[in-house]
Amino acid sequence: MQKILITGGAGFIGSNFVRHMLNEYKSYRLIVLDALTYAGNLENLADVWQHPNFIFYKGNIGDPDCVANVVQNVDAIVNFAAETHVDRSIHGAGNFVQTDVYGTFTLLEAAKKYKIERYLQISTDEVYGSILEGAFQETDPLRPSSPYSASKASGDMLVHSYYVTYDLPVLITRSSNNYGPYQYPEKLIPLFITNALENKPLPLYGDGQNVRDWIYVEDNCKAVDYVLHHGTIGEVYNIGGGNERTNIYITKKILQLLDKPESLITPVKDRPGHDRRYAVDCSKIQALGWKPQVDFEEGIAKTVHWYQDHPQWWMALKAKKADFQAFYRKNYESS
Ligand code: NAD
Ligand code: TDX
Repeated sequence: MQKILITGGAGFIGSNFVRHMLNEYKSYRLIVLDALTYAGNLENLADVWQHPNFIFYKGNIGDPDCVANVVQNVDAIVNFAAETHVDRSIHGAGNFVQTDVYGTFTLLEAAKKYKIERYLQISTDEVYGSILEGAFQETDPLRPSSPYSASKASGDMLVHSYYVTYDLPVLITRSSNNYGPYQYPEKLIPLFITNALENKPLPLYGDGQNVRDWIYVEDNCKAVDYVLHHGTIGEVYNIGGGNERTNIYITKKILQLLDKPESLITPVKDRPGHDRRYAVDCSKIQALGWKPQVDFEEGIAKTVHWYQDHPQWWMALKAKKADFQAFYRKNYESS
Protein backbone atom coordinates (compact mmCIF):
# COMPACT_ATOMS: atom_id res chain seq x y z
CA MET A 1 0.00 0.00 0.00
CA GLN A 2 1.91 3.03 -1.29
CA LYS A 3 -0.63 5.35 -2.89
CA ILE A 4 -3.53 6.37 -0.69
CA LEU A 5 -6.53 8.41 -1.79
CA ILE A 6 -7.84 10.64 0.98
CA THR A 7 -11.22 12.08 0.08
CA GLY A 8 -12.32 15.15 2.03
CA GLY A 9 -8.66 15.86 2.79
CA ALA A 10 -9.21 19.63 2.79
CA GLY A 11 -11.61 19.40 5.74
CA PHE A 12 -10.93 19.27 9.46
CA ILE A 13 -10.04 15.63 10.20
CA GLY A 14 -8.89 14.84 6.65
CA SER A 15 -6.26 17.60 6.64
CA ASN A 16 -4.98 16.53 10.06
CA PHE A 17 -4.82 12.95 8.75
CA VAL A 18 -2.80 14.01 5.68
CA ARG A 19 -0.28 15.74 7.96
CA HIS A 20 -0.10 12.69 10.23
CA MET A 21 0.47 10.26 7.33
CA LEU A 22 3.14 12.38 5.62
CA ASN A 23 5.02 12.55 8.92
CA GLU A 24 4.61 8.87 9.67
CA TYR A 25 5.23 7.19 6.27
CA LYS A 26 8.02 8.71 4.22
CA SER A 27 7.43 6.56 1.12
CA TYR A 28 3.62 6.88 0.82
CA ARG A 29 2.04 9.13 -1.77
CA LEU A 30 -1.10 10.87 -0.59
CA ILE A 31 -3.69 11.92 -3.12
CA VAL A 32 -6.44 14.22 -1.84
CA LEU A 33 -9.76 14.48 -3.68
CA ASP A 34 -11.98 17.22 -2.30
CA ALA A 35 -14.90 19.18 -3.74
CA LEU A 36 -13.97 22.26 -1.67
CA THR A 37 -17.47 22.82 -0.32
CA TYR A 38 -17.90 25.56 2.32
CA ALA A 39 -16.11 23.20 4.76
CA GLY A 40 -13.15 22.45 2.51
CA ASN A 41 -10.28 24.88 2.77
CA LEU A 42 -6.91 24.75 1.02
CA GLU A 43 -5.46 26.80 3.89
CA ASN A 44 -5.79 23.59 5.95
CA LEU A 45 -3.21 22.00 3.65
CA ALA A 46 -0.91 25.00 3.18
CA ASP A 47 1.98 23.44 5.11
CA VAL A 48 1.96 20.21 3.05
CA TRP A 49 1.20 21.75 -0.35
CA GLN A 50 4.81 21.61 -1.58
CA HIS A 51 5.49 18.15 -0.13
CA PRO A 52 6.79 15.87 -2.92
CA ASN A 53 4.49 13.03 -1.81
CA PHE A 54 1.31 15.11 -1.82
CA ILE A 55 -1.12 15.75 -4.70
CA PHE A 56 -4.46 17.59 -4.61
CA TYR A 57 -7.40 17.17 -6.99
CA LYS A 58 -10.55 19.22 -6.81
CA GLY A 59 -13.53 16.95 -7.48
CA ASN A 60 -16.77 15.49 -6.21
CA ILE A 61 -16.96 11.93 -4.84
CA GLY A 62 -20.38 11.67 -6.48
CA ASP A 63 -18.90 12.20 -9.96
CA PRO A 64 -18.14 8.70 -11.37
CA ASP A 65 -15.73 9.89 -14.11
CA CYS A 66 -13.70 12.02 -11.75
CA VAL A 67 -13.62 9.25 -9.12
CA ALA A 68 -12.59 6.61 -11.69
CA ASN A 69 -9.73 8.79 -12.93
CA VAL A 70 -8.29 9.09 -9.47
CA VAL A 71 -9.10 5.65 -8.06
CA GLN A 72 -7.47 3.74 -10.93
CA ASN A 73 -4.09 5.08 -9.78
CA VAL A 74 -4.26 4.32 -6.04
CA ASP A 75 -3.92 1.28 -3.76
CA ALA A 76 -6.24 2.33 -0.92
CA ILE A 77 -9.05 4.79 -0.19
CA VAL A 78 -9.81 6.54 3.10
CA ASN A 79 -13.17 8.29 2.70
CA PHE A 80 -13.48 11.36 4.93
CA ALA A 81 -15.56 13.32 2.40
CA ALA A 82 -19.00 14.10 3.75
CA GLU A 83 -21.49 16.76 4.65
CA THR A 84 -20.94 16.78 8.40
CA HIS A 85 -22.96 19.40 10.28
CA VAL A 86 -26.09 18.06 11.99
CA ASP A 87 -27.82 21.47 12.07
CA ARG A 88 -27.31 21.96 8.33
CA SER A 89 -28.84 18.51 7.72
CA ILE A 90 -31.91 19.60 9.68
CA HIS A 91 -32.36 22.63 7.41
CA GLY A 92 -31.86 20.56 4.25
CA ALA A 93 -30.81 16.94 3.81
CA GLY A 94 -30.32 16.77 0.03
CA ASN A 95 -26.56 17.36 -0.02
CA PHE A 96 -26.15 14.84 2.81
CA VAL A 97 -27.85 12.06 0.86
CA GLN A 98 -25.97 13.09 -2.27
CA THR A 99 -22.50 12.99 -0.71
CA ASP A 100 -22.73 10.67 2.30
CA VAL A 101 -24.80 8.02 0.49
CA TYR A 102 -24.42 8.44 -3.29
CA GLY A 103 -20.82 9.66 -3.02
CA THR A 104 -19.97 6.60 -0.93
CA PHE A 105 -21.64 4.37 -3.54
CA THR A 106 -19.59 6.01 -6.32
CA LEU A 107 -16.34 5.38 -4.44
CA LEU A 108 -17.32 1.77 -3.70
CA GLU A 109 -18.07 1.11 -7.38
CA ALA A 110 -14.66 2.46 -8.39
CA ALA A 111 -12.94 0.54 -5.56
CA LYS A 112 -14.57 -2.66 -6.85
CA LYS A 113 -13.74 -1.98 -10.51
CA TYR A 114 -10.08 -1.11 -9.85
CA LYS A 115 -9.54 -3.83 -7.19
CA ILE A 116 -8.49 -1.51 -4.39
CA GLU A 117 -6.45 -3.17 -1.57
CA ARG A 118 -8.29 -1.37 1.26
CA TYR A 119 -11.37 0.86 1.47
CA LEU A 120 -11.72 2.60 4.82
CA GLN A 121 -14.98 4.42 5.50
CA ILE A 122 -14.83 7.18 8.11
CA SER A 123 -18.11 6.98 9.99
CA THR A 124 -19.39 8.36 13.28
CA ASP A 125 -20.69 7.29 16.68
CA GLU A 126 -23.91 9.15 15.79
CA VAL A 127 -25.09 6.23 13.62
CA TYR A 128 -26.00 4.29 16.80
CA GLY A 129 -28.22 7.11 18.11
CA SER A 130 -28.47 8.27 21.69
CA ILE A 131 -27.70 6.11 24.75
CA LEU A 132 -28.47 7.24 28.30
CA GLU A 133 -26.31 4.63 30.07
CA GLY A 134 -23.54 2.29 28.98
CA ALA A 135 -21.85 2.36 25.58
CA PHE A 136 -22.57 1.02 22.10
CA GLN A 137 -20.62 -1.90 20.67
CA GLU A 138 -19.89 -2.29 16.98
CA THR A 139 -22.53 -5.03 16.67
CA ASP A 140 -25.36 -2.87 18.05
CA PRO A 141 -28.15 -1.86 15.68
CA LEU A 142 -28.00 1.55 14.01
CA ARG A 143 -30.71 4.01 15.09
CA PRO A 144 -29.65 7.37 13.64
CA SER A 145 -31.68 10.42 14.70
CA SER A 146 -30.74 13.20 12.27
CA PRO A 147 -30.67 13.32 8.46
CA TYR A 148 -26.87 13.60 8.86
CA SER A 149 -26.49 10.45 10.92
CA ALA A 150 -29.07 8.60 8.80
CA SER A 151 -27.02 9.42 5.68
CA LYS A 152 -23.84 8.23 7.40
CA ALA A 153 -25.57 5.02 8.55
CA SER A 154 -26.75 4.41 4.98
CA GLY A 155 -23.16 4.84 3.78
CA ASP A 156 -21.99 2.29 6.37
CA MET A 157 -24.58 -0.21 5.22
CA LEU A 158 -23.56 0.16 1.58
CA VAL A 159 -19.92 -0.36 2.58
CA HIS A 160 -20.79 -3.54 4.50
CA SER A 161 -22.87 -4.82 1.57
CA TYR A 162 -19.88 -4.47 -0.80
CA TYR A 163 -17.84 -6.58 1.61
CA VAL A 164 -20.49 -9.30 1.86
CA THR A 165 -21.50 -9.31 -1.81
CA TYR A 166 -18.28 -8.50 -3.68
CA ASP A 167 -15.56 -9.33 -1.13
CA LEU A 168 -14.42 -5.70 -1.27
CA PRO A 169 -11.72 -5.27 1.42
CA VAL A 170 -13.53 -2.69 3.55
CA LEU A 171 -13.07 -1.29 7.04
CA ILE A 172 -15.22 1.21 8.96
CA THR A 173 -14.28 3.50 11.86
CA ARG A 174 -16.95 5.17 14.02
CA SER A 175 -15.41 7.91 16.07
CA SER A 176 -16.80 10.19 18.71
CA ASN A 177 -16.70 14.02 18.55
CA ASN A 178 -13.32 15.32 17.35
CA TYR A 179 -11.87 18.67 18.36
CA GLY A 180 -8.61 20.46 17.61
CA PRO A 181 -6.98 22.73 14.99
CA TYR A 182 -8.67 23.48 11.64
CA GLN A 183 -12.24 22.63 12.67
CA TYR A 184 -14.75 24.80 10.79
CA PRO A 185 -16.20 27.35 13.22
CA GLU A 186 -19.80 26.07 13.05
CA LYS A 187 -19.17 23.11 15.39
CA LEU A 188 -19.59 23.57 19.16
CA ILE A 189 -15.97 23.99 20.27
CA PRO A 190 -14.61 26.26 17.50
CA LEU A 191 -17.87 28.26 17.34
CA PHE A 192 -17.81 28.94 21.07
CA ILE A 193 -14.07 29.73 21.18
CA THR A 194 -14.30 32.17 18.28
CA ASN A 195 -17.56 33.77 19.47
CA ALA A 196 -16.01 34.26 22.91
CA LEU A 197 -12.91 35.82 21.33
CA GLU A 198 -15.26 38.23 19.52
CA ASN A 199 -17.28 38.85 22.72
CA LYS A 200 -20.36 37.44 20.98
CA PRO A 201 -23.08 35.25 22.59
CA LEU A 202 -22.46 31.48 22.91
CA PRO A 203 -25.76 29.89 21.74
CA LEU A 204 -26.21 26.85 23.98
CA TYR A 205 -28.97 24.46 22.92
CA GLY A 206 -31.62 23.37 25.41
CA ASP A 207 -30.47 22.75 28.99
CA GLY A 208 -26.79 22.30 28.03
CA GLN A 209 -26.77 18.84 29.65
CA ASN A 210 -26.24 16.82 26.45
CA VAL A 211 -23.12 14.68 26.64
CA ARG A 212 -20.51 14.00 23.96
CA ASP A 213 -17.28 11.96 24.22
CA TRP A 214 -14.50 14.23 22.93
CA ILE A 215 -11.40 12.96 21.15
CA TYR A 216 -8.44 15.12 20.18
CA VAL A 217 -8.19 14.99 16.38
CA GLU A 218 -4.60 13.65 16.35
CA ASP A 219 -5.70 10.69 18.48
CA ASN A 220 -8.42 9.89 15.94
CA CYS A 221 -5.91 10.20 13.06
CA LYS A 222 -3.63 7.69 14.81
CA ALA A 223 -6.58 5.35 15.31
CA VAL A 224 -7.58 5.57 11.63
CA ASP A 225 -3.96 4.85 10.65
CA TYR A 226 -3.99 1.88 13.04
CA VAL A 227 -7.18 0.44 11.57
CA LEU A 228 -5.96 1.01 7.99
CA HIS A 229 -2.82 -1.04 8.69
CA HIS A 230 -3.92 -3.53 11.35
CA GLY A 231 -7.71 -3.77 11.16
CA THR A 232 -9.43 -6.98 10.11
CA ILE A 233 -11.14 -6.66 6.73
CA GLY A 234 -14.93 -6.40 6.97
CA GLU A 235 -14.85 -5.11 10.55
CA VAL A 236 -16.10 -1.93 12.23
CA TYR A 237 -14.02 -0.15 14.91
CA ASN A 238 -15.40 2.33 17.43
CA ILE A 239 -13.01 5.15 18.39
CA GLY A 240 -13.64 7.23 21.50
CA GLY A 241 -11.64 9.70 23.53
CA GLY A 242 -12.87 8.55 26.94
CA ASN A 243 -13.75 12.19 27.73
CA GLU A 244 -17.48 12.49 28.33
CA ARG A 245 -18.45 16.08 29.04
CA THR A 246 -21.72 18.03 29.10
CA ASN A 247 -22.00 20.97 26.72
CA ILE A 248 -22.33 23.39 29.63
CA TYR A 249 -19.07 22.06 31.12
CA ILE A 250 -17.27 22.67 27.81
CA THR A 251 -18.81 26.12 27.45
CA LYS A 252 -17.67 27.20 30.91
CA LYS A 253 -14.23 25.68 30.35
CA ILE A 254 -13.73 27.70 27.14
CA LEU A 255 -14.81 30.91 28.88
CA GLN A 256 -12.50 30.20 31.80
CA LEU A 257 -9.52 29.52 29.48
CA LEU A 258 -10.19 32.79 27.65
CA ASP A 259 -10.98 34.76 30.82
CA LYS A 260 -14.39 35.75 29.42
CA PRO A 261 -17.63 36.21 31.46
CA GLU A 262 -20.30 33.49 31.76
CA SER A 263 -22.83 36.17 30.82
CA LEU A 264 -21.89 35.36 27.18
CA ILE A 265 -23.76 32.03 27.55
CA THR A 266 -27.09 32.42 25.75
CA PRO A 267 -29.62 29.57 25.98
CA VAL A 268 -31.37 29.07 22.63
CA LYS A 269 -34.11 26.74 21.38
CA ASP A 270 -33.01 23.10 21.42
CA ARG A 271 -31.84 21.32 18.26
CA PRO A 272 -34.76 19.21 16.92
CA GLY A 273 -34.12 15.50 17.60
CA HIS A 274 -31.11 16.43 19.75
CA ASP A 275 -29.37 13.22 20.88
CA ARG A 276 -28.85 13.31 24.64
CA ARG A 277 -25.68 11.29 24.97
CA TYR A 278 -23.25 9.41 22.74
CA ALA A 279 -20.92 6.73 24.05
CA VAL A 280 -18.99 3.97 22.31
CA ASP A 281 -17.25 0.90 23.72
CA CYS A 282 -13.68 1.01 22.33
CA SER A 283 -12.39 -2.31 23.65
CA LYS A 284 -12.10 -3.71 20.11
CA ILE A 285 -9.62 -1.10 18.83
CA GLN A 286 -7.85 -1.05 22.19
CA ALA A 287 -7.20 -4.76 21.73
CA LEU A 288 -5.30 -3.82 18.54
CA GLY A 289 -2.99 -1.69 20.67
CA TRP A 290 -4.43 1.83 20.18
CA LYS A 291 -5.45 4.13 22.98
CA PRO A 292 -6.03 7.90 23.11
CA GLN A 293 -3.09 9.91 24.42
CA VAL A 294 -4.42 13.44 24.80
CA ASP A 295 -6.30 14.18 27.98
CA PHE A 296 -9.29 16.54 27.49
CA GLU A 297 -8.01 19.33 29.74
CA GLU A 298 -4.71 19.38 27.81
CA GLY A 299 -6.41 19.11 24.39
CA ILE A 300 -8.96 21.86 24.99
CA ALA A 301 -6.23 24.24 26.21
CA LYS A 302 -4.15 23.48 23.08
CA THR A 303 -7.21 24.01 20.89
CA VAL A 304 -8.13 27.34 22.49
CA HIS A 305 -4.54 28.51 21.97
CA TRP A 306 -4.60 27.43 18.33
CA TYR A 307 -7.70 29.56 17.62
CA GLN A 308 -6.17 32.46 19.55
CA ASP A 309 -3.03 32.16 17.43
CA HIS A 310 -4.82 31.83 14.05
CA PRO A 311 -7.43 34.62 13.90
CA GLN A 312 -6.87 35.14 10.17
CA TRP A 313 -7.87 31.48 9.53
CA TRP A 314 -11.25 31.58 11.29
CA MET A 315 -12.11 35.24 10.69
CA ALA A 316 -11.90 34.68 6.93
CA LEU A 317 -14.37 31.77 7.24
CA LYS A 318 -16.81 33.64 9.49
CA ALA A 319 -16.72 36.67 7.16
CA LYS A 320 -18.20 34.66 4.28
CA LYS A 321 -21.84 35.70 3.97
CA ALA A 322 -23.16 32.77 1.92
CA ASP A 323 -21.25 30.03 3.77
CA PHE A 324 -21.22 31.10 7.41
CA GLN A 325 -23.42 34.11 8.05
CA ALA A 326 -26.51 32.98 6.12
CA PHE A 327 -26.50 29.63 7.93
CA TYR A 328 -25.89 31.29 11.31
CA ARG A 329 -28.88 33.60 10.85
CA LYS A 330 -31.13 30.75 9.72
CA ASN A 331 -30.09 28.44 12.54
CA TYR A 332 -29.89 30.78 15.53
CA GLU A 333 -31.66 34.03 14.88
CA SER A 334 -34.97 32.41 13.99
CA SER A 335 -35.02 30.52 17.30
P1 NAD B 1 -15.51 18.65 7.46
O1 NAD B 1 -16.91 19.12 7.23
O2 NAD B 1 -14.56 19.53 8.16
O3 NAD B 1 -14.84 18.29 6.04
C1 NAD B 1 -15.50 17.58 5.05
C2 NAD B 1 -14.64 17.66 3.78
O4 NAD B 1 -15.28 16.90 2.76
C3 NAD B 1 -14.49 19.09 3.24
O5 NAD B 1 -13.15 19.33 2.86
C4 NAD B 1 -15.40 19.11 2.03
O6 NAD B 1 -14.98 20.03 1.03
C5 NAD B 1 -15.31 17.68 1.57
N1 NAD B 1 -16.49 17.26 0.79
C6 NAD B 1 -17.80 17.43 1.11
N2 NAD B 1 -18.58 16.93 0.14
C7 NAD B 1 -17.75 16.42 -0.80
C8 NAD B 1 -17.95 15.75 -2.04
N3 NAD B 1 -19.19 15.51 -2.51
N4 NAD B 1 -16.88 15.34 -2.73
C9 NAD B 1 -15.62 15.58 -2.28
N5 NAD B 1 -15.37 16.23 -1.13
C10 NAD B 1 -16.41 16.63 -0.40
O7 NAD B 1 -15.66 17.25 8.16
P2 NAD B 1 -14.81 16.55 9.32
O8 NAD B 1 -15.32 17.02 10.62
O9 NAD B 1 -13.39 16.63 8.99
O10 NAD B 1 -15.32 15.04 9.14
C11 NAD B 1 -14.64 14.14 8.29
C12 NAD B 1 -15.32 12.80 8.34
O11 NAD B 1 -15.31 12.32 9.69
C13 NAD B 1 -16.78 12.82 7.92
O12 NAD B 1 -17.04 11.65 7.18
C14 NAD B 1 -17.56 12.81 9.23
O13 NAD B 1 -18.81 12.21 9.08
C15 NAD B 1 -16.64 12.00 10.10
N6 NAD B 1 -16.71 12.28 11.55
C16 NAD B 1 -16.50 13.55 12.01
C17 NAD B 1 -16.52 13.77 13.39
C18 NAD B 1 -16.28 15.14 13.97
O14 NAD B 1 -16.41 15.29 15.19
N7 NAD B 1 -15.90 16.14 13.19
C19 NAD B 1 -16.77 12.71 14.26
C20 NAD B 1 -16.99 11.44 13.74
C21 NAD B 1 -16.94 11.24 12.38
O1 TDX C 1 -24.31 26.24 18.63
C1 TDX C 1 -24.31 25.11 19.16
N1 TDX C 1 -24.84 24.97 20.41
C2 TDX C 1 -24.88 23.77 21.04
O2 TDX C 1 -25.37 23.69 22.18
C3 TDX C 1 -23.77 23.95 18.50
C4 TDX C 1 -23.18 24.06 17.13
C5 TDX C 1 -23.82 22.75 19.16
N2 TDX C 1 -24.38 22.65 20.39
C6 TDX C 1 -24.44 21.32 21.04
C7 TDX C 1 -25.10 20.25 20.19
C8 TDX C 1 -24.36 18.99 20.62
O3 TDX C 1 -24.96 18.46 21.78
O4 TDX C 1 -23.10 20.88 21.21
C9 TDX C 1 -22.96 19.48 20.96
C10 TDX C 1 -21.95 19.27 19.84
O5 TDX C 1 -22.52 19.80 18.66
P1 TDX C 1 -21.74 19.73 17.25
O6 TDX C 1 -20.41 20.36 17.41
O7 TDX C 1 -22.66 20.25 16.21
O8 TDX C 1 -21.48 18.18 17.12
P2 TDX C 1 -22.48 16.92 17.06
O9 TDX C 1 -23.84 17.32 16.70
O10 TDX C 1 -22.28 16.14 18.33
O11 TDX C 1 -21.84 16.14 15.81
C11 TDX C 1 -20.41 16.06 15.67
O12 TDX C 1 -19.88 14.87 16.15
C12 TDX C 1 -20.05 13.71 15.38
C13 TDX C 1 -19.95 16.30 14.24
O13 TDX C 1 -20.52 17.50 13.75
C14 TDX C 1 -20.29 15.16 13.36
O14 TDX C 1 -19.77 15.36 12.05
C15 TDX C 1 -19.72 13.92 13.93
O15 TDX C 1 -20.14 12.81 13.19
